Amino acid sequence: MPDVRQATYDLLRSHDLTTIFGNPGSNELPFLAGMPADFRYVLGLHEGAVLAMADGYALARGGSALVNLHAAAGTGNALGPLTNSVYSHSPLIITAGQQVRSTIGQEVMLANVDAATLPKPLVKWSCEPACAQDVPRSISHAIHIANLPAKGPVYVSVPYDDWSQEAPPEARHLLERTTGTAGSLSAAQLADLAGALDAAESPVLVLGPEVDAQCGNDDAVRLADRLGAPVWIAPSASRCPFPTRHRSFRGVLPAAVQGVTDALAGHDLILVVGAPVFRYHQFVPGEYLPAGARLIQLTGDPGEAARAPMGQALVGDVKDALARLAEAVTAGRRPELPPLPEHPPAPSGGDRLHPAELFEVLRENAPADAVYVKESTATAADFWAQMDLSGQGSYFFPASGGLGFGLPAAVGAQLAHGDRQVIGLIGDGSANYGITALWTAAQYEIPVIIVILKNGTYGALRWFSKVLDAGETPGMDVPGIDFVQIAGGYGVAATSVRTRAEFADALAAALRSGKPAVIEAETELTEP
Ligand code: TPP
Repeated sequence: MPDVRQATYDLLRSHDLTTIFGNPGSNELPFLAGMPADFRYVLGLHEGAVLAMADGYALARGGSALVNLHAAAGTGNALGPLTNSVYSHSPLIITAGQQVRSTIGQEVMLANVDAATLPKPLVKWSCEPACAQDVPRSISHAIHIANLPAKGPVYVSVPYDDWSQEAPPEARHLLERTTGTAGSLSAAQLADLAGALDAAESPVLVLGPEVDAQCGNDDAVRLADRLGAPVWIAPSASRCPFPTRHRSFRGVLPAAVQGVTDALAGHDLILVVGAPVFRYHQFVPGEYLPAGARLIQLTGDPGEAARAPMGQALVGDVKDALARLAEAVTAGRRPELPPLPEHPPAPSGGDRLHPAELFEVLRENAPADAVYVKESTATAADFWAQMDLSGQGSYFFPASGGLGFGLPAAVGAQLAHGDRQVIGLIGDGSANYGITALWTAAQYEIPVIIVILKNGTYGALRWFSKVLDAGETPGMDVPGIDFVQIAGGYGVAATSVRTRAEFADALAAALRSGKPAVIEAETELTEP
């Protein structure tokens, strides 16, 4: 009869969860001691980086990732980055070691008191199995619930004396289990929606991260083409669901009530697909909708549907809805939109690179299918104006706005992508929250390229202090950080650049090297 540990490894293997992102402690050793040869353990030096690496890996591979944390302290360290996984709907299967079952109540060292409560309300589901024999079923439960809509992270705490107990014979059934949903638009819902789009004078599409997550990008293009409608990305974009050089593309909606309404003025039907309505950020009160506009939201997340302050919502499979709508609407009712103008010329920086120049160099020199993981917050406008993103899974940004995602997520995404170059675009403030992931990139030879945009300040906060009319506040600048030395200390080759030519050379060398690389770019301060 297999023990609980073996039954669990068999279960994980059956779900293709053979990479464990972790940082171990005494409570986790009995599980890890039995790790089979076909599993790999990816060590991160801080649990925030561990979690974000796993998130990047899960996002890039379009599936789950397995995380193993050290009890309460390790879980606590991971909670900041976990906020992003909630909003990116990453099905992270987080396990944590626990003290010996009979001693938890005594609060012995490293007991995770009330373990299942600790990661709430961030995780979608959380448990400490009631007995050792229920560990495999609980982990199976966690994997299935994490992957059912709306997807999200889950947490299981396992006392370490459980692993060597005998597994119940019925655990074998878990290896065969599958779960799924069958929710698509009914024929009547489809006809209503297509009818509304056909009847609209000026429909507009607003697309969110779920479209990219569901690989519905091409379906969205077909729908936009047949409607002759403009397309915006929903506010606070964490992914890129639509090709940015397509004639319909209008940009990312501003993350403010009145900003959205102004941008969508003149449209009588707003179809939001795969996004919350809306992820506002800066509070600028105003009208929620342009005069005369009706909003319809299609989402796979009942929570997103329920909490929207306006509009009608339908919950279902957004890729399927886009594909069927593209067939159902009448093509050619509106004139074809004109092609987009050329990219705006990138202003050239003085004695530092202008971020727009840096992005222009990337557009011209990086592989067309590169994956960008961005956490450089003050450069959003230049990024969207300069880049040419066309493929699925080309762009990731922290979905809750929590810094500490970008650098480790880029490492995790590169681990998932043998075939695509991952480029992290990370601010010099943001880089510090997950910097230890450089060590993992070096040790596991993960050939990610990290570009650190060094403007010496928390640029987005400088802009925000103007929005909030806050005046001068303390804690805004981050001078005196040498990322070349830091990267070198973790074993990653690094170089510092100030000009366009130097950046282009450093990028070419990094692309050639096939090794992890850091490029510290001295950049001008810009506004998002
Ligand atoms: N701490 C966390 C975990 N998340 C946050 N979003 C913040 C603090 C607040 N914050 C938002 S943007 C920002 C900070 C500190 C500045 C980021 O600066 P940098 O990475 O240098 O990028 P820049 O804005 O200069 O492009």
